Amino acid sequence: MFERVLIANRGEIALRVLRACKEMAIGTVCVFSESDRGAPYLDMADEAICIGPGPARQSYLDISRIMSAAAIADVDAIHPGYGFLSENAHFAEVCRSSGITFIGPSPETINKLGNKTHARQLATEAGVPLLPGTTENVESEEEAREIANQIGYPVIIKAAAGGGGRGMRVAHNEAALITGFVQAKTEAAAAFKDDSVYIEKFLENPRHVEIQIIGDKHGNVVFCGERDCSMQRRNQKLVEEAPCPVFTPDDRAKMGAVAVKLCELAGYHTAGTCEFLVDKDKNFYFMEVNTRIQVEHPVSEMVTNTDLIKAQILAAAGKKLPFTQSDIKISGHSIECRINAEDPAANFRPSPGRIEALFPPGGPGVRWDSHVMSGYTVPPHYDSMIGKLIVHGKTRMDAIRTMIRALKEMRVEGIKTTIPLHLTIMNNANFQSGDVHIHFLEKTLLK
Ligand code: MV4
Repeated sequence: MFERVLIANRGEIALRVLRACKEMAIGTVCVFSESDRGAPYLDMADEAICIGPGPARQSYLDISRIMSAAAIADVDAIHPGYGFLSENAHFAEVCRSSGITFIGPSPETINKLGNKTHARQLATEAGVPLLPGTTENVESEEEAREIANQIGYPVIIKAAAGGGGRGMRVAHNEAALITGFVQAKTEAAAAFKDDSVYIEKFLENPRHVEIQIIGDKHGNVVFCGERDCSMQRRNQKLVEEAPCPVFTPDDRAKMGAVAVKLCELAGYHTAGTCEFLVDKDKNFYFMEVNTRIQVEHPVSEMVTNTDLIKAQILAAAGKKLPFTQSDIKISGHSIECRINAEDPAANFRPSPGRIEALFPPGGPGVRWDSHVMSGYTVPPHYDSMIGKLIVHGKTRMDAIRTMIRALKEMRVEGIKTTIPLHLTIMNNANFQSGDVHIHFLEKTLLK
């Protein structure tokens, strides 16, 4: 097992990885920026090393600074968390050439799955259902027109190097297709230095459902159920839950089987997520693979009674997974609310600053994954998430009731948070009946 792991991240996920390492008796090294100096979780690490100024480009995204810290602290492995360098193939490559284990996929796998047309080709080979569209880049307006006529409008133009919604354009007719094609290419070139785009049939009001995958270096790939992440705004998830409220065990088995097949074909040996869109009739279509541990992993942990971070570390160290597929049973229901330092009443304006008082919720079925406390100042440079409120109940309605109780119990003074919006969502009749889709929040609840 690793002697010492460097955590190349901050905040909630840095603390989540710290906790796993401590329970595994692994030494811990945190890195921090000047704006995170003094953060409470840094005291819990065996060592904490400053890697630069607040802006992430000069600290959490600076590979040379992180590798210097790794060399000074003499670590065996680096956990990248989510965001920052977690899906950066070059970083994984630098780790490998430095003799440090990157706790994640190989650079080759990150590259292969990170490119959406490559991922679509692999999915085709694995027999994973895809929306009608191209598995090659679309090179010209003329070609785009032919493909759109073939598959029928509406279509969506997506950046091959993209993800998370950037470089996408929906087209309901030929005129929109031509302008969208040019716009998507321009946006993709600016955002990803790669202007490749492909075209797919556009689904109007789908759900977003994703499969949690965990593999090891012995060829085992296990799925830990699905998560429904339909409650989102501008590609930022706000509420996630497991299982998907409309899924039967048969739906789960079908989606899980194709996700496992895809990851087996990719030689996947760590934590990852296969994203799907699901239509009204519960047909599902592969979107992309996220080659990292995700923010919402706790809801899967709660319903499968697993520790995905520990499993990820064990797998990276060359150990076998501590469970097999037959050990994974879905038990009860779990919901996560992302508590962000934002004002939902003011167009989600960021609300950094000092938390004057904090009373975190607790009691049966409540988990609070957070790095903040009374007196902590939320820095302005990073993601606004200050914690994840996760509940577990016997049934979905039990979980909703526990979430409402916990949201009301919680006190955060000094900054604005998304708590009031979460109460609105939890009390919403459509949410309670599971009748939602990816545009529900923006089209209905925030209107
Ligand atoms: C789609 C789609 C509808 N039809 N593809 C957005 C992020 C990227 N991962 C894929 N996205 C979408 N792809 C087809 N063919 C709708 C979206 C989409 C979306 C998907 C999941 C969660 C939130 C979303 C918000 C807007 C659009």
